[in-house]
Amino acid sequence: MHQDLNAELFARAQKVIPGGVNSPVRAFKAVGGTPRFIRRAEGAYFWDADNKRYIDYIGSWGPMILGHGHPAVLEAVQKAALDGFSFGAPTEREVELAEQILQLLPSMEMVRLVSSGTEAAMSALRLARGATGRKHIIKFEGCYHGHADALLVKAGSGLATFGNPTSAGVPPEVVQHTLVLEYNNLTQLEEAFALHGHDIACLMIEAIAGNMNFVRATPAFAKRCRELCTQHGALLLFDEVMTGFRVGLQGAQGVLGIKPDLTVMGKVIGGGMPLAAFGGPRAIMEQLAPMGPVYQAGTLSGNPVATACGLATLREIAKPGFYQALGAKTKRLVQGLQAAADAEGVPFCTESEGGMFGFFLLPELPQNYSQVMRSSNPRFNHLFHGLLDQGVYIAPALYEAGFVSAAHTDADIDATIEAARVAFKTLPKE
Ligand code: KE4
Repeated sequence: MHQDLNAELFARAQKVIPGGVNSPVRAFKAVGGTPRFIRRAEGAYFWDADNKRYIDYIGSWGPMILGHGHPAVLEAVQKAALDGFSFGAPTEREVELAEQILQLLPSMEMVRLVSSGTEAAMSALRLARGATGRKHIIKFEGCYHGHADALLVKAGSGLATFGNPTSAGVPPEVVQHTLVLEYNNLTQLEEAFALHGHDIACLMIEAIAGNMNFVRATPAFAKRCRELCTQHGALLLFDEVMTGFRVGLQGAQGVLGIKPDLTVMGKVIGGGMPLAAFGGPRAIMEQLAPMGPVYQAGTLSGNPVATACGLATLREIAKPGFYQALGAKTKRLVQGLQAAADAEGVPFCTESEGGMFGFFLLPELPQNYSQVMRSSNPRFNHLFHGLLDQGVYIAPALYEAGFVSAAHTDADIDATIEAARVAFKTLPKE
């Protein structure tokens, strides 16, 4: 039975690590069953503890855009490791990576490297508050920006009210300045700025949201976020940890043609190693220590092995035609899934941009979190396990997006579509 070693490892892990995992979504709590303990990965695949192969549509939740073990990336990491793992001192490679990021993202004049998306979002938030001298922030239900206290917050009772903590250990005082609005809700957006505009430090958004599966900000909504921030002197902060270099070379800001004031990045820029970043105009970024009064620091920030991995990754994705090929592959997948669902009479809709995709067991694309949550868990869970049993590994939660890499072949995509067709056949009725 292929689950024996995974089950054994899971039982062992749960004795020493809370929930047996180092990040909650990995525990399969939403979908049930035994998490697969991955032994190794290569290209579009990884193998579990029992050596069962899966086509990987997680890609480490976004970073593995080239596929696992790309030769040029592997060589860069091996070479960097021989020169040292960490110095706690500046290196040329951090400068090179910063220059490369700034060259690719014209909305930024300076960038600070950190070790995780949470750290980047938390630091960018502190910078926005420090640079504006204001305390209120706006975020949207269904958007996730890592687990900094001020961002673990759900909508309050009424429209445009301040949030309540979503996690134990976060005192209400810490989220009392966080306004949580409904994604794509122009009325709430206008109201929030009318009421609090003078005291809003920043509006933080996933302009293509990948933490409620895949929901786009409408162009009108995104444009209005930009206009209202400008009008009220608030900073527009795009959280591109997931979309950065994933939906296109210029991320969601490139797709939407909107210039944010601050951008948070992660995942792809580290190529799978712990590396994230936040950046923006010089005048704002120079408020950061050691130049300015906003403190931010990190022992492993700009780590020499991680920056080698990130640079080698960016070099490959910046090559002409990379995103055209990746986008076409992703479209082939979602169009095939849609056709398979239609053939089986399953209510289904899909979305994709670049190498990121989503799907819903719903008749039409949701525009916000509450519409996403109309999806049926049991039906999703049946589809998840149906695919997993056939060697296709998608996100173990219906509110997560999916990722295609340059290593996925048409044969992999076709095998995935066939596995979905089989799973659709036995999907429990609504
Ligand atoms: P990390 O701290 O996990 O590196 O990044 C936090 C973060 C910030 N912003 C966005 C838009 C993100 O998607 C994330 C992290 N994404 C999740 C996937 N939904 C990571 C997977 C996990 O939590 O294990």
